[in-house]
Amino acid sequence: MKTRAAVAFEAKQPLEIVELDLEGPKAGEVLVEIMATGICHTDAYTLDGLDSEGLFPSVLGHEGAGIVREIGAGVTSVVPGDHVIPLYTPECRQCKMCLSGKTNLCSAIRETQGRGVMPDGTSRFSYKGETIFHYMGCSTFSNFTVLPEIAVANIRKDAPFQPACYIGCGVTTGVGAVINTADVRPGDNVVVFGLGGIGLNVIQGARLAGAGRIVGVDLNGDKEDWGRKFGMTDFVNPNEVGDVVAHLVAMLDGGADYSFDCTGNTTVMRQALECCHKGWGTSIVIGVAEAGKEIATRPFQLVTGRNWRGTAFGGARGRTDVPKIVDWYMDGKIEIDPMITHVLSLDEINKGFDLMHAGESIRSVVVY
Ligand code: NAD
Ligand code: AHE
Ligand code: ZN
Repeated sequence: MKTRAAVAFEAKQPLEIVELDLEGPKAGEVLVEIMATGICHTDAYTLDGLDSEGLFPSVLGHEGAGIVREIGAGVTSVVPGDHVIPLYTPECRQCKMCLSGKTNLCSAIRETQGRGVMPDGTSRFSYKGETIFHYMGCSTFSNFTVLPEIAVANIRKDAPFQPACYIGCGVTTGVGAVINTADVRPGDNVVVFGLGGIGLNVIQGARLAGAGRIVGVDLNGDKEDWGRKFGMTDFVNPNEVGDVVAHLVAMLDGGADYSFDCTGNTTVMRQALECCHKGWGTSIVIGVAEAGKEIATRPFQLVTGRNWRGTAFGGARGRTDVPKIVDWYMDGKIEIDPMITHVLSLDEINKGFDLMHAGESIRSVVVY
C-alpha cells in the first residue's frame, strides 16, 4: 500500500513529505494507522545526526497512537479496530529481561530495532524501490506503519488520540521515572533539570508521589510558569545563582533525595548527581546525550553515598503499564492536554522541530 510520511533523507535536513510504499504485516506483525504523533527531543537528536544508532533515510517518530487495521499470521493479542500505542520498548514477556522482573528493557527485538529493520531483518518501507529504515521500531511520522505485535499496547477506545500519543514517550517517561525508577516517597525533595516535554512530566509524577519540595531548574525563564502549573514549588535559573550545585544543596538542607536530568547535557548530569544529598541521594539520567559524550564526577561522590542511575521509557513495561497510564489520564489523575502547545498537520511537521529548538513549545503533536 501507499502511505504519506515525513522522511528524514539526510541528517540536519528538514523532513520531506512523500508517499512511500509500505508492505503489509508479516507473521507476528500488525499494520497500524497512526492518528496522532508527538515530536520528542529524541527525534530532533537523531535528525541532527547526534544519535550513534541514527540511520538515513528513515521514518522518525516514536510517540504515536493509532488504530490496528490489519494483523499478520499468528497475532493473538490485538484485532483490527483496536486502539494502540506503539512501544519503542516492547514487552515480549518471554526474554530473560522481561522474565527477570528487574527491568523494562525487553531484549526480544532490540538488535534489529537498532538496525532500523523489522525482526526478520527487512524494512517494510521503501521509496522509488530504495529501502527506507524504521526508527525505534515505531516510525510514527508515517500515516501507516508496521509494528511487531509485542510492540503495541492495547488501550481503551474512548481515550482521545492527541493526549494518548504523548503517553507513547514523554508522559510515561517522566511520570514513570518518578514512580517506577526512583520510587519517590511522600515528603522526598526532588530536583528536575530541564522543564520540557519530559521534565514537566517528572514534575507531575513527583506531585503524584507526594514529594515535598519540587525544584525545577532551567536556563529558560519562561519555564517557571510551566513548572508551577504541574506542581513545582521552587524554580532556579542557573544563570542567576552562580554555583547551581551549592545553591541547590543549601536550599534543600544538604541536597535532593532524588534528582532527574531531562536535558541530555552531560555537564547538567554531573550537577544533578552532585546536588543530591550525601549518604542516600539518587540521580536519575533521563536525557539522551550526543554520540561521543561521557559523564564524569569525582568517585568520592559515590563513595559518600550518592547513587547514579538511568531510565528508559520511565521503567514502564509497555503492554502492561501503558494502558494503566491511559486510565490515569482518563480518570484525571494526570494532566496531558495543557502540555500539548501546538497541533500541526503532517505538512507542518518541520515547524514542530523549529518550535522545540526555539524553546517555544512543550509538545507539538501532528494529527493525520
Ligand atoms: P525539550 O527540548 O522539550 O526540553 C529540554 C529542556 O531542557 C528545555 O526546557 C531546555 O530549556 C532545558 N535545558 C537545556 N539545556 C539546559 C541546561 N544546560 N540547564 C538547564 N536546562 C536546560 O526536550 P524533551 O522532549 O523534554 O527531552 C528531554 C531529554 O530527554 C532529551 O535528551 C531526550 O532525548 C530525552 N528523552 C529520554 C527518554 C528516555 O527514555 N530516557 C525519553 C524521552 C526523552
Ligand atoms: N540510540 C541512542 C540511545 C537513545 C536512547 O537512549 N533512547 C532511549 C529512549 S529515548 C525516547 O525518547 C531508550 O529507550 N534507550 C534504551 C534503548 O534500548 O535504546 C544511542 O546512544 O545509541
Ligand atoms: Zn521520546
